[in-house]
Amino acid sequence: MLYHLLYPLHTQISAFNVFRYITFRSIYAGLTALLICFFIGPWVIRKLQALQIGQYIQQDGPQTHHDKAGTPTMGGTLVISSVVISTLLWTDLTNFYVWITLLATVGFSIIGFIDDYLMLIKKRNKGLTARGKFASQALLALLIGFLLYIFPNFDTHLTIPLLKNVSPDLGWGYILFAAVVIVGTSNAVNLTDGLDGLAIGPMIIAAVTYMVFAYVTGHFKIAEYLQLSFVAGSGEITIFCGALAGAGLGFLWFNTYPAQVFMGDVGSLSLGAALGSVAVITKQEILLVLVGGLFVLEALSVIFQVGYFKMTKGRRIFRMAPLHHHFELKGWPEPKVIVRFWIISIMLALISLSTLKLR
Ligand code: 57M
Repeated sequence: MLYHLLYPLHTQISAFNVFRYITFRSIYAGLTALLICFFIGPWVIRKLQALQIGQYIQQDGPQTHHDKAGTPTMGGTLVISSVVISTLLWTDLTNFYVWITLLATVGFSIIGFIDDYLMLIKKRNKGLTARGKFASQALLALLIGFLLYIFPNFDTHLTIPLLKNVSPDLGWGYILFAAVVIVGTSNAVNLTDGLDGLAIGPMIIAAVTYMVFAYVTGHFKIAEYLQLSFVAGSGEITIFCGALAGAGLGFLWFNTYPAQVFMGDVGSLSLGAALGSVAVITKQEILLVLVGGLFVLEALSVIFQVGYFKMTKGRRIFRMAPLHHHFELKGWPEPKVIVRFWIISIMLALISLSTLKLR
């Protein structure tokens, strides 16, 4: 909105020219989202407390989690509203990809909201049925894949990191592929969200990494120089990623150990879907396995643990899945697990960025 209101004034006052620049708008989108979180965060937390939207804690989890009972949840409403407001303020609203990311963010937050809400009504740690949750996620993700597929300029070729000459065309299969990326990321972030700041830290790191990818893939000359697929219009997604990173930092202010609020499914499902949709739009879908490597590790730990548990009728690979519980049960204090997992995320993000030069 600010872009549409203020940039046209550059013909009278040249200083308004600055609103044309993606870099400028990305930085301010981040700061705006951060400040929204700072200012309305305490009010949102008080409201969630007053409405008694407190977390129910599963009794079979690590002992240290029992003290967390009653911590307000659904703080994701704060992150998501900051991202949406800031994106609406700073992006070019005629850009199709901006609306796709907003659809993913808001759509998945509604699924998460219903899940959290049911959990609160039932007063137990279960909301929607697993099947109901998956079906609604899949339908929405397929819709996003379909909208991208019918968008005239969208390229259905896959970008394979390090292999510039291998780029298979998935055709309509891209709809399915995009849906798998979006639903997979949404659920992987949800599984990771089990310690204070554990999901939001790597989310901020991934958002900053994709700021770089969105910028370079949306810039014809840089994309050509780096031999990346050029995606006309994806530059505006840099601003969305800026808003994601800023809102993430703002939320971390309150979610850092010991957390004053949890994000709930309304936050985790939607942030994951937002990240998945960004990876699809920027044509860096496969690289997401590395950028969001921590989410992948957490999800794999669950898949292996559940698989092994069923195959061996009750034996386990990890003390408890997802992986963060394993380290907690080994005796690592919670902040140590969190910060070490952040460090791993930063390393993976740096390796991902290095692929820009490796092809
Ligand atoms: C939700 N939710 C957290 C909070 C957050 C298949 C199975 C592995 C699924 C998995 C599962 O249900 N995962 C998804 C995880 C919960 O956090 C809430 O949920 C929201 C995210 N959806 O925003 O509202 C708890 O996590 C802690 N927390 C923090 N700080 C935060 O900032 O400390 C969350 C955010 C909160 C709080 O304690 O209550 C969760 O962990 O429940 N299930 C599991 O993770 C379970 N694992 C399990 O059963 N493993 C088995 C295998 C065979 C499946 C095994 O390894 O033996 C464990 N989860 C818990 N207790 N809580 C089991 C024990």
